[in-house]
Amino acid sequence: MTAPTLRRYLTHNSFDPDLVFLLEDIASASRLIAGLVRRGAFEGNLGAAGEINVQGEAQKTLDIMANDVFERECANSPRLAALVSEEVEEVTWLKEPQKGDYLLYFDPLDGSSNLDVNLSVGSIFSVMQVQADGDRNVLHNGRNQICAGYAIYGPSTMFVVTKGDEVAGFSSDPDTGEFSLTHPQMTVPAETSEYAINTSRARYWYAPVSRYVDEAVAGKEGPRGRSFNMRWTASMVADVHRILTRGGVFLYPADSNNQKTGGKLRLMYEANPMAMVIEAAGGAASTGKGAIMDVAPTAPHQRVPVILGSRDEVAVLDAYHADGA
Ligand code: AHM
Ligand code: MG
Repeated sequence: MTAPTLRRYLTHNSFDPDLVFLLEDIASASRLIAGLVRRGAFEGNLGAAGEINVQGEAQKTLDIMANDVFERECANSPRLAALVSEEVEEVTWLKEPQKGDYLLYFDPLDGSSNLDVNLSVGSIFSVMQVQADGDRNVLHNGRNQICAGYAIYGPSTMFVVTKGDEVAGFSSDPDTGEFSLTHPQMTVPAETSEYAINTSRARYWYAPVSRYVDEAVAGKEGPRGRSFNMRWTASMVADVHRILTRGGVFLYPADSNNQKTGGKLRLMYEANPMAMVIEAAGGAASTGKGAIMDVAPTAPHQRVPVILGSRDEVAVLDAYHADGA
């Protein structure tokens, strides 16, 4: 039997028909962005665009192009009320919001520092709903996500989606671009001996994170009594995809050098959607002080500490945070 297509999976797994339209639009945006990434070097698109985005970072040409693709592909979805993009300061309203309309949050091209070196990047998305007719509030906590996922542009292009009950991974046929279900019911093993963190920030870490990493590095001879492995790609999509495939724990914690912002990664475009995917796969997602999806947002571009992956390791990190060391 051939693997179900994305559309077939969505329609057979009781996704609302309007949500199926929207997810198909997001999937076609992903296919187009995969093509842009693949052709980047030929078309001179890998350099900086010379603009600064709302986070104060230099935008790459492809960041801007990927954002345009999302806007173009998704803007006609019948029940989509607003686009909230990591790359755009203001919310883009597409219609007068009515109760139940969709709000699409997205990071069109995450990990774009990897573009120049030809490593995996991705797009991350999350969908929430308007709470009442005329309500323009887009600051809902992650438990209100009705679905979330990402596309990864690696050796193959994949689309991963969840509505909270299970996580399904689809691979794009290189000839037709069609997504077919190749990774049904992706799960994160509860135990792991692999962690991911940018250790160049070690001097800024707070005690709970230093303790966790020191103990992992100490290996069999340390208090954890086993060897750990470390992987860091500087592309959250690639790190999360690895964790969904073989387990692990990913950390971009609060540290003394990001004290004001509380972290690097954005709640609405990165932390919440990945938390929903990881929890639906049986893992856990925490700030160190509570579940990411319980954080009450105060601004669309807000950043949060992120600790997610295999449940047992996230529990160890939560316990160290509760101890204060
Ligand atoms: P971006 O949205 O500007 O691409 O930044 C987010 C990325 C994540 O994909 C990745 O986990 C992190 O930044 C890497 O940060 P660092 O360069 O500090 O290791
Ligand atoms: Mg990003």
